[in-house]
Amino acid sequence: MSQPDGHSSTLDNLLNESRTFPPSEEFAGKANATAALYDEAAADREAFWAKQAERLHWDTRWDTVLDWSSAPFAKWFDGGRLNVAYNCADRHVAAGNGERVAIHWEGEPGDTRTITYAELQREVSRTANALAALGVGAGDRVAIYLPMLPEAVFSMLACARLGALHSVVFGGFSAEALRNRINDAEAKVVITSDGQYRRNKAMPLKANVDEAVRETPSVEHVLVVKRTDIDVEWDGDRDKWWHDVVDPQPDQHAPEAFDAEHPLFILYTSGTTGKPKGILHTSGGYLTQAAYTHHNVFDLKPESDVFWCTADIGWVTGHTYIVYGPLANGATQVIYEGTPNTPHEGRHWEIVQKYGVTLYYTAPTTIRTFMKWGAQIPAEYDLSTLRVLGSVGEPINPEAWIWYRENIGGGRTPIVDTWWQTETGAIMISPLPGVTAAKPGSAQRPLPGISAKVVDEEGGEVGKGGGGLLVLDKPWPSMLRGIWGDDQRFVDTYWARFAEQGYYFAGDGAKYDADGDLWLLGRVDDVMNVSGHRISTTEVESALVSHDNVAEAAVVGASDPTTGQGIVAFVILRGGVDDAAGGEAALKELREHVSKEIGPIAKPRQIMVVPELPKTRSGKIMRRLLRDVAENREVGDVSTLADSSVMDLISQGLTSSS
Ligand code: 6R9
Repeated sequence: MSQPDGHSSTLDNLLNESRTFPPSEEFAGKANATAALYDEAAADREAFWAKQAERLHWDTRWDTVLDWSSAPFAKWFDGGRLNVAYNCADRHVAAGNGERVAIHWEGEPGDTRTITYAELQREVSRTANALAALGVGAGDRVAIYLPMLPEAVFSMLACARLGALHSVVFGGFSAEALRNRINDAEAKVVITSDGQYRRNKAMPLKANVDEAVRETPSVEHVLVVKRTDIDVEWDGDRDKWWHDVVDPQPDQHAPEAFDAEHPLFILYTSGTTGKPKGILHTSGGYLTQAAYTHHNVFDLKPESDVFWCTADIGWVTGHTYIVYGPLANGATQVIYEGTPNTPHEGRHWEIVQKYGVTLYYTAPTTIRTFMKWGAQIPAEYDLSTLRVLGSVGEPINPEAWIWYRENIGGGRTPIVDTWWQTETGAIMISPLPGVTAAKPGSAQRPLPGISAKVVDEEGGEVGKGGGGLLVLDKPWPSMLRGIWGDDQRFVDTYWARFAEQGYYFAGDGAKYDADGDLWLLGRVDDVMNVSGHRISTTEVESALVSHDNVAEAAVVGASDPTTGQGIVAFVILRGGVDDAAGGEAALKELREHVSKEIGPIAKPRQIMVVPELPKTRSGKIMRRLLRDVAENREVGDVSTLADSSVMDLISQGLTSSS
């Protein structure tokens, strides 16, 4: 067994989490997934994926399942033709399910809209007709900069229907970030709204577009949904109201079939350099894996389930598990416009109760926020309809996992900890509800049809109990097909590191436990090196939050003259804990606690008590900024923070307490 750096002690001491939660017989008896799926996929991978592709409606069947001859540029289902929007709306109507609710939309101020599959088909058709009238055709790019409105879904599917690529830009991004993305993709049309509701206030949105499009030569039109009725500036040639352009269109539109490899969308994600990468996804393989994973990982029963993915449509999770997966599967789902604490901290649970949500999918950062608010809040609502809970976006610490299962899942629901990336397009590593005996904190096994390995720096697989880098050693249907306009960067970023073996390098650290189950350890750029020992920031964070006084923690490696890096922790204390918890003695106890949990090597050099942590709008902690604080540097660029005042709060708190 080889170790990347020869130091296995930290890995051996990793999470001593040994609890397992096998599925109940009742759940297992009715589950979509069975253990046989793994065998079936192992016996013949391509035949397995061909069978999954049959979930979709194809106008022309494919000739080859996988063409990997120009690796790493894959072709899945080559020769096949389909229309993605037809698959997400029309075919459910054709199958007699037009009256089934596709979307229960819940606005932040409490307004609602119920959209059946028949209405979805009509709305998407109208939108497609309108975009076509604005000159959008196959291969064109459309930027979508909208809050969580039904029009965001209509717009995405209308693009898909026309063979145009959407580039959804999260509504919390700045005008400059929007402009860069519009220019990189050379979008022809931008779809936005006058404003958006945030914590009971109508905030401007179109104003950002106005600023962005001053320097975007490709943009011909801005299509504007009226949401808040706030004042907007208007350019009579360029700007069009949605209700003027879309509403009068005919509600029928004949969908055209496109090649399986026809591009579907671009979604920008941050890389290690400043320039975001435009991740490119295509049609047939992406939709196949979106539908397959949504069916099996969430155990979806489209006739009876109510699914709710709390992500924003601006992130890949919203693309795959709000738009494409659920709608391809004919599911009924909830889409909520606002924040979890508007107008009160029980809003999510109120919505679960109101719509009888059965499958709920959120991020660990949200779960830890709920923990901070307290278990008494969900306890006020009837959550008995819930039957599967999901987690995505970062490693979930066992404490949060257990809290989620106990307080949201009534101690009864399976939890699926789903590992995947913008680049992978759909879930890759996850337990299967009804099959897997779940381990809190572990994503466990690649799904049937998916292959992943943990390897050392040379690309050799590590053994059970070993840690290293996560790679995907076989192509998968929903894999990215490139970085928009930059094939070389695609090859360099993902395929160069293990070029010899032909592995995709995910950028995440991982380890196998003694059973061979996978534990994801966070980005490798978040891995610290203390006296030559490899320690994951996540691992130390997990140890910190397992202490009763700690609500949330972020850990960084700050440069240290003797040890290379020293561990610096930022912690938020739990509401209601004694002020003394932030005192010298209590902090010493916390350091000892980490030492006890992981080993003396992981003991933080310094712990700072802070009121908030700096997070991106997708909930990822910006360790770079905390590293600046830990190293007494001027704090760097805060423009991608969800709340840019957080860094001021942290710095003020530190000066006043020192
Ligand atoms: C879907 C999404 C991808 C990165 C990924 C990893 C982290 C996501 C995780 C997880 C541990 C999980 N990540 N899910 N880490 N356990 N279940 O989040 O896509 O925004 O591209 O982020 O998120 O580090 O590499 P994206």
